[in-house]
Parts: sequence; C-alpha cells; structure tokens
Amino acid sequence: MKTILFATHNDGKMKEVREILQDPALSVLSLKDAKIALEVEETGSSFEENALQKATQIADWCQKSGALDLPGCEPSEIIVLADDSGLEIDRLGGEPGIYSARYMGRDTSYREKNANLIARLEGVPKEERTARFVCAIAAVFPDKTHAVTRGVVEGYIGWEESGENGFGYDPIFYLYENDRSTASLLPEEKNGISHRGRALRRMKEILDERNG
Ligand code: ITT
Repeated sequence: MKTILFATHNDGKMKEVREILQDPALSVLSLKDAKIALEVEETGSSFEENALQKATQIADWCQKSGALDLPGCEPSEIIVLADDSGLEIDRLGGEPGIYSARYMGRDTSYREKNANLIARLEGVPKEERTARFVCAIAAVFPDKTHAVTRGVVEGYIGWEESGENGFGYDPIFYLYENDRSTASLLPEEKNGISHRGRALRRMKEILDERNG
C-alpha cells in the first residue's frame, strides 16, 4: 500500500482530495492524521511554486524528524502531495489569485470576502465577469524527485452567493454551462469538473506510471 501525506491544513480541500483520490491501493493521510502542526511558507509567485514549496517543506521535515509515528507507515516511503489553488478574476487583474486564502486577511469570513468581490464588480456585465479556479498539485517522491500538475475550471462571478456545498469562493463562482455556482453542485459533480479534480487526476496518472 502506497502512503500519501497530503500537506494541507484546509479541511475543505482535504475532503475533496479524499473523494477524488479514492483507491484501495492508496492510504491518504492528512497533516492532522499525521499530527503535523507545521505551518508552511508560501513565498512563490505562482501556484506551481507555492505547491512545490509546501510539499518540499513537509517532506524535508518528515525526513529530518523521522516524524511519522503511524502503524504501517514507513517515513522513507511516503509521497508528499500539496495543493496551491485560488480564484483569478480577469476584471480585477487576476485577483485574488495566489493570495486567495490571504485576501482581506486569513481571518476574514468568506461571506465578507465574497461580498467584497461582488461589490468590486458592480455594474460589470456577465461577459466581463470571467474568472477561473486554478489548482497546482505538487508531489515530492521518496527519492526527492518531484512532479507538478495544473487544473483549471473556467466560469464567471455571479451577482449573489448561492449554494451550501464546497468552501471558500464556491458560492460566487458560476459555470457558463448551467449558470450554477460550484457551491450548488453535488461533491461528485464539482470534483468531476473542478480545477482540483483535473490536477489530481493528472497527478494520479503520474503516480500510477511510476508504480508500474
Ligand atoms: P493550505 O495551504 O494549508 O493547503 P490554504 O487554504 O492556505 O490551505 P491556498 O493557499 O492554496 O490554501 O489557498 C487556496 C484558497 O483559494 C482557499 O483558501 C480558497 O479561498 C480558494 N479556493 C481554492 N480552491 C477552491 C475551491 O475549490 N472552492 C472555493 N475556493 C477555493
């Protein structure tokens, strides 16, 4: 059984990662499962750089501290994955982009962040409200090599929040195909088309190739 340590403190992401990576041959652990409280730095200028930073910092830390004290889990065989993602709004010059989690401060509620973004687009017509969710997934393998994948889903920013599923900016991100927000989709519907679903399925192909 292959062990994946997924380097995120975001519970919304972690839930989706578990849903997307379902495979009896994979054991997927969160930082919480591994009792790792380390906060990683994000100083890169792209989603890819930040994802790789997160995965590398956690992989280095695990190796140095021999940290994982979990039954059936050999620290030297763990693959560390990380996700850096965010929302790019064209009319706002790509904001909040790589600063999506930090936009208006980490402790500001998403109700306020979403209301602020909608207010900044006041009077902007639908065709100019284009936006996308972007996700980079990085993997650091036990031999220290790495891989990075990217997934994107295109849409637009609506005029009000809708839907109770998902997390973060999902209530204001709408799909052109059906004019529904990604917070209105069932988890499996969102994962089927999402930036994270796309990037993670690409990464899963790389993991499977390396295995075979
Ligand atoms: P980790 O670094 O611990 O993984 P984080 O929340 O800080 O958690 P990021 O730096 O990658 O992660 O920021 C991603 C932010 O982008 C996230 O907090 C949301 O605000 C937003 N975001 C990313 N994917 C999203 C999704 O599927 N739905 C809604 N918002 C999303």
